[in-house]
This record gives sequence, C-alpha cells and structure tokens, in this order.
Amino acid sequence: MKMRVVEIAGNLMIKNDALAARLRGRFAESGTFVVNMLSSPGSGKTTLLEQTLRRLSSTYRVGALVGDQATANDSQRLARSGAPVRQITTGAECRLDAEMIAKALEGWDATGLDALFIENVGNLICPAEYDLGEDLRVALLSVTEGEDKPLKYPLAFNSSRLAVITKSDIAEAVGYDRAAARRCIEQVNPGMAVLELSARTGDGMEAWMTLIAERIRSKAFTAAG
Ligand SMILES: Nc1nc2c(ncn2[C@@H]2O[C@H](COP(=O)(O)OP(=O)(O)OP(=O)(O)O)[C@@H](O)[C@H]2O)c(=O)[nH]1
Ligand SMILES: [Mg+2]
Repeated sequence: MKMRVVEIAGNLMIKNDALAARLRGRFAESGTFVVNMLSSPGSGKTTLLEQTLRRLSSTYRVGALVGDQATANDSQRLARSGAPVRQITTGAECRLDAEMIAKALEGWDATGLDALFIENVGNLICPAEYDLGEDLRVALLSVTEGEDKPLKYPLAFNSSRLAVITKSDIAEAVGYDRAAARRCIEQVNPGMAVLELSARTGDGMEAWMTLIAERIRSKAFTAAG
C-alpha cells in the first residue's frame, strides 16, 4: 500500500515536471518572463504585487495569476492595477501546479505578456515542490514571521533564487533581527540574493523593480534572438 502511494506521488511529479517544461517552452518562445512567488499566508505577496503591477504597467504588458484555496479577494485587489489577472481557486489543494497554470491560461493570450506574476497559495511547504515553468522563484519572508523560517522550511528557500524580506517598515517595532535572518537564509541557500523592502512605504522597492525590469528585458532579448 505504501509503495503504491509513493508510486502515485512520483507519477504526479513526473506529470507536473513535463507540463512545466511545456509551459517554460511556451514562455521562452513568447519572451514572457515568469515569476513564482512563495510565502507564508499574509507575508505580503499581494501587496508587493499590487505595487509591482501598477509600476510596471506603464512600460510593460504585465499580468498575474493568483492561487488561493478560497475567495477571489486577491485577484480583485490585483485587478485594480489595470493589469489582466486571473484567480485560481485550489479548493483542498495547498499549492498551484503546472496543470492549473495551463488551464488558467486557456483562452487568455498570455503569450502577449512581457511578464506574468504567479502568486502561489500562502504556505511554505507544498508550493515549493511544484515547478510552474517559471524563470524566477521568489521566497518572501516578512519581518514578523521569525528569522528561523528558512531553517524550518528549507525547500522553499533553497529552491528559490531570491529571498525578499517584506514589511521592513515595522522591523524595529517587532524586534526583527536582520543578521539572524540573513544567517538562516545563507545556511539553507548559500549565496542566495536577498532584498529587503516595504511595499507600504516604498522603501527598497527600487532594487526590486530594477531587478524585475532587467529580467523582463533580458527574456525579451533572448526570445528575439
Ligand atoms: N506594515 C506593512 N504591512 C504590510 C506590508 N505588506 C503587506 N502588509 C500587510 O500584511 C497583510 C497581508 O498582506 P497580503 O499582501 O494580503 O499578504 P499575502 O502574502 O498576499 O497573503 P495570502 O495571499 O493570504 O497568503 C495586510 O494587512 C497588508 O496590508 C508592508 O510592507 N508593511
Ligand atoms: Mg495574497
């Protein structure tokens, strides 16, 4: 019985990886830069995306897919930026997978986008296991969560290329220990790039926006070549 469960789980991952590879191929052809955002519930994914979509949409064609077990709250928030947004409601599932992304893109010309942001379901466990065909996986960690979260949920951090520390505006008030957080990130993913920002005050947003814009341009350049 146990063997069978392991076998089914293995097959699921093989299927997901094949679908993710197909999505990656599609996005490579269209030059769409894809970001997959992972974090605990409430770390500030939607708030950062609201700002990001708003700032990018004057220059680039950007869109978003957002996963939650229930409600369309986040897609409604993101749609106010004017960018095209689709909500994926996962029900019992605790993460997005490549099939959900492919379905959400049906009838939607996402290949016309310069960048597609995917907000994953809020938790640091299951989303880390599923490739969505993204170019950049970002793990967010807010200053209120405790500096040791990367040690407790290593896969989310060592499968991501960039860590974004959010809510820096309240760091002092909650006794956030920057050095300890950096040590924990470094321990699970040596050399990992880290940005610290507040989507509320705008502090640190420039570095994030610059990084994203550079990646959008380099993806478009590669596709054109
Ligand atoms: N002080 C402060 N609060 C923030 C910041 N970013 C987000 N918040 C607040 O944190 C709470 C959660 O933010 P969301 O953006 O909804 O978090 P999320 O990660 O999208 O949450 P889920 O989608 O439920 O996982 C809200 O009350 C936000 O206003 C920030 O930079 N500073
Ligand atoms: Mg959200």
